[in-house]
Amino acid sequence: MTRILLLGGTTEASRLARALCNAGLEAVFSYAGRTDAPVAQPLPVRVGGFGGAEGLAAYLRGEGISHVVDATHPFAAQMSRNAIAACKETGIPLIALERPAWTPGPGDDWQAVADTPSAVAALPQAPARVFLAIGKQTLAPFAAKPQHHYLLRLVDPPEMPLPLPQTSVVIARGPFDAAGDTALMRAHGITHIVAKNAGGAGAEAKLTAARALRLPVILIDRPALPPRNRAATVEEVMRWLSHAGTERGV
Ligand code: 3Y8
Ligand code: NAP
Repeated sequence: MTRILLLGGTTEASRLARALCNAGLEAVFSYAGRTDAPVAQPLPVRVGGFGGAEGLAAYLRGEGISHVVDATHPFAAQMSRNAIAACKETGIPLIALERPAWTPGPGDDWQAVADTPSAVAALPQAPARVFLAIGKQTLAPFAAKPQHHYLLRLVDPPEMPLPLPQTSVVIARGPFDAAGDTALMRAHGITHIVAKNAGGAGAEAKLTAARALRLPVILIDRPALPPRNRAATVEEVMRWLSHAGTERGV
């Protein structure tokens, strides 16, 4: 009996959901519930945490899940660690749909940093205009450098006051395009970009725009994860599922 849990929240997860639906495979799409109105999916959707690795293991058993696909964002490290632990405990096969990290090309002025505090340290002392394209959850450390004007791009309007004194806020959900990001960065006179090395196509536009505008990018490395079975494309995951004992749909 095939029943797949798809841990989503990325462009690739949405593409995989479409492929699973088209293949007639039974699957459930899972969101954390971080945003007010996540994009609709062609699969049944569940929203919210599972209650740690233990809660996830109980969910997998209770729902009769036969396969887990972790297609979460590379920075959703806690979810990925929990999926590894819960699948180990329950013996349920796991594959991660993991986008390759971005690598700089000719004309790129990138500085790789290990984490958010290192990104703050990498910003200059002299006041700059920084496109802080890292969402909402990791803004607080940048309060250490209030002298910069920060352009923030958030999915939902902030409910709480922002921890930074000089900000411009754009409310937008990607995927984004290079022309739009180039125009946005020009309009705001951006001098520096801070981004996560998310990989994938849905977040890459700002890097293409930075190259066009010849701007420096401070790129935060993704958190390290324990070794796990992984695929880099939707097609690889579909092949794994067809070999991993799933009964194909109609
Ligand atoms: C809730 C689901 C799809 C998925 C689209 C991808 C692309 C657009 C680019 C910038 C960077 C950022 C952020 C980003 C991108 C895709 C993808 C991606 C980056 C949604 C979504 C959910 C989230 C959660 C949200 C975080 C935030 C991060 C914004 C939906 C739109 C900055 C990551 O307000 C908050 O609390 C937002 C939190 C986690 C990071 C942060 O720390 O703030 N994503 N993003 C998912 C859930 O509840 O499970 O609302 O529709 C999904 C997408 N966001 O199906 O088309 O595949 O990466 N998401 C980063 O990469 O730095 C924006 O602005 O350039
Ligand atoms: P995280 O820090 O790794 O996870 C924190 C907790 O949130 C998890 O332990 C789990 O709660 C819950 N959770 C996370 N993803 C979930 C999912 N898909 N379904 C159900 N519960 C989930 O996660 P995050 O970085 O906040 O990311 C949350 C979501 O946003 C994920 O779907 C991710 O793909 C998406 N996203 C994140 C980023 C980013 O920059 N972090 C970017 C784009 C999209 P319990 O422990 O209670 O189970």
